[in-house]
Amino acid sequence: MQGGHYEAAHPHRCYEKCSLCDYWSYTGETTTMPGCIECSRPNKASFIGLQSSYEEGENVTFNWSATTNTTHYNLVIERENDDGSYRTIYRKNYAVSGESVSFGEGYYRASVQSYNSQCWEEDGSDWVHIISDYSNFQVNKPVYSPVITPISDDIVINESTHFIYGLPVGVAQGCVAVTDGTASYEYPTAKQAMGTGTVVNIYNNDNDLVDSYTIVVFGDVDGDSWYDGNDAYFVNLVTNGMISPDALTDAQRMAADCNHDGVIDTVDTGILEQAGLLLNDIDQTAPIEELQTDSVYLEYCGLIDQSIEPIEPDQPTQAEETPAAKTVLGWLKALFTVVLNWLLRIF
Ligand SMILES: [Ca+2]
Ligand SMILES: [Ca+2]
Repeated sequence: MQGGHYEAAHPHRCYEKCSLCDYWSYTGETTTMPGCIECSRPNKASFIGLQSSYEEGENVTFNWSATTNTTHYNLVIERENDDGSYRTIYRKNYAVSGESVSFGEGYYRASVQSYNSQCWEEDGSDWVHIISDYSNFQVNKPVYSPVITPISDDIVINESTHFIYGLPVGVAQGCVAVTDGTASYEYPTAKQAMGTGTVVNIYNNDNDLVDSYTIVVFGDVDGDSWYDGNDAYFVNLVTNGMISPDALTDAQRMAADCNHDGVIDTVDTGILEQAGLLLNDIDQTAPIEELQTDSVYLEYCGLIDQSIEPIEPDQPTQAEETPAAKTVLGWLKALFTVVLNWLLRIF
């Protein structure tokens, strides 16, 4: 039946039965054809070691297994369009296994065509060939680690303790610049000031949180970025034993030791009360350029050195208590801790 069909379609060709499969075929123009078209057709190739994802610009290597009846291979790579269709963006005829290509961000599929150029397809449109199954892969933009730098020489970012200090007191608007990422600030108070306890979150370009730092402004315990009598009040609670130092965060305890002698005590309270008096004469809304020429602001800043590495102060020593006093004091401390936390959230 096939013989009659082929003779009708291709009267100028000679036909014979395939010696391998008994299928009728034409002999074609070459003499090396082993049999009929299907017996001359290569096997499907398949890619070896192709990954499912690569980074932009990375070399993607296309290896494939050798196939029978094959004179050469063509490598075709298509990119997915927004509507889900594909367009060919790379084609290499007579490609060899091991071709390397790099791509931009996107979704791709690759196929390899195995050709037998010694015989033609039945309709004469092409050499006998077979196309491999598609192998899909995606190419992503590389995600770099964000690099953070302080926005001024006075600001120190400690990469081991993850504390940031040395900010201009009361007026800082930010503290870090980020390349290959972004920073956001979580403020400890509703004032949204760059005070003690402000958390600096660092995100990469994929918006994944990759790092967090905590700001310490020495003297500023309540986190409003200024140090004054309000902070003295909280330090007093600790030095008087009314609240446990544990009621403060690590950053708050470091901030409370404003003379950096490793102890939270009345010396610190005294400095803060003195600072509070000076602060009354400082325009807290003035821009930093103006404040830096204000002698009172400079005197205020001179009270507490912001350039010193934060250290965890010793726990203040507390007086011996009688059992009865312990119960009452314990209850009062608990109450103060609750009130303190409530105050810190409000202010
Ligand atoms: Ca404060
Ligand atoms: Ca101290």
